[in-house]
Amino acid sequence: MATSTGGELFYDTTNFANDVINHMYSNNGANYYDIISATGLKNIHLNGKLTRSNGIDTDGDGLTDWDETDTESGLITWDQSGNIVLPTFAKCIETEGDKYFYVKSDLDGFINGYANYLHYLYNKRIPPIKSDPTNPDSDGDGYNDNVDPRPLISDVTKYSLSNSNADTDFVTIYDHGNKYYGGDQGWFDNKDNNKDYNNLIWHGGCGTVAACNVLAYLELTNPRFAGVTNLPNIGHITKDDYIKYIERMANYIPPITALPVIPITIGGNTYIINLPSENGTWGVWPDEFISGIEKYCPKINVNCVNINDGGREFSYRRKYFSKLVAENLSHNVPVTICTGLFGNNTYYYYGTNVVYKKEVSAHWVDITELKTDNITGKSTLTISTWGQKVNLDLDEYLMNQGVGGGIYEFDIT
Ligand SMILES: [Ca+2]
Ligand SMILES: [Ca+2]
Ligand SMILES: [Ca+2]
Repeated sequence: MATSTGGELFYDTTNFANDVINHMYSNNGANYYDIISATGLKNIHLNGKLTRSNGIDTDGDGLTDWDETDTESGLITWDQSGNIVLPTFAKCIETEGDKYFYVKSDLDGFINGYANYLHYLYNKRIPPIKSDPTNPDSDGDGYNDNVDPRPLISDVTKYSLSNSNADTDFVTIYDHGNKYYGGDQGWFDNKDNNKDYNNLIWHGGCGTVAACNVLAYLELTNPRFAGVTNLPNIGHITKDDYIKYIERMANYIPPITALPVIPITIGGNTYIINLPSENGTWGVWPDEFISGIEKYCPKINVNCVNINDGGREFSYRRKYFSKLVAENLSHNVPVTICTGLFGNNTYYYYGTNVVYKKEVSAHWVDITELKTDNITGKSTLTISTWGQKVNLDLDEYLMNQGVGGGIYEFDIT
């Protein structure tokens, strides 16, 4: 980030002393300043001298350079001729040190190695800023400084599986120019003349596919799971090979057959469930999801996590779930969730508000990313389902989880 913003970070201690000296002696041209940005010490060039009245907005974000300067803390003073006097770096740190939390640790590291140069840095005069006048989005969180309540602190946090880049995103499956994001039970539509077995996977194999994706992801990213899927080429997975793999796994994690009409009792009420007769499946049962994976791969313990322990309130469940997902994704392990019967989830095309599928219930998917926006208060899950990368709102999932919905984490330690 330092490179992309033209800044210089304190933790780059190999050249820090030189950097400071360069800043001291090479940036004395007109309108050059050093600032403490969201990434560290950075040299900036404004389109005009920093004054209260020139109205210059170097980065064009609607805030003048002066608006982006911290004039409230009293750090800036004026001399007798009315010229502004910038505070020293030391004074800024002394006054606002807590705010610059990212500086503190880097500075401590620097002090140990380059103490002799410290006075150059401390005596340097810098404009105290509220946001970077040369970057419309100072902290890179997607909110421009003119609307960002904390322009120097990122308001969006993201936890992702670590192979999430353009080419090998999650489990990429190739088919004649098409790319899929994990497997798709829909590939079994009418396959092999609609044999019963394939029909079951088509209608009820989402749990089987979700398990396949988790194992394939582990093989892709963790040497301990080399060969676990038996896919012939894990580096370039084809749809044909993945279909065979799903069929193999369906022996361990089978969608179960069901009568077309079935009564179930929930909370004293009896419901008659009518399945379209051609479906004939209840999908993958939670117990079989767990035991099937553990039997196929004894290195994995599958935990069904109860986030509703003792009827906890929503905010607790939300926090618990977020923490669990963040921890697993940080360890580069997907989390599988199931929306139960009578669940009702809406999926959106990745990164948009465009509906991909509505009223989803009785469905298993894998979580690959959790994004939390502290400004809107929204948390968004990225999931793999039907071979697609789509989004699901966290609150909506938790509120419409349905009967028998659940969260499954994979303990691989
Ligand atoms: Ca500006
Ligand atoms: Ca921002
Ligand atoms: Ca921010």
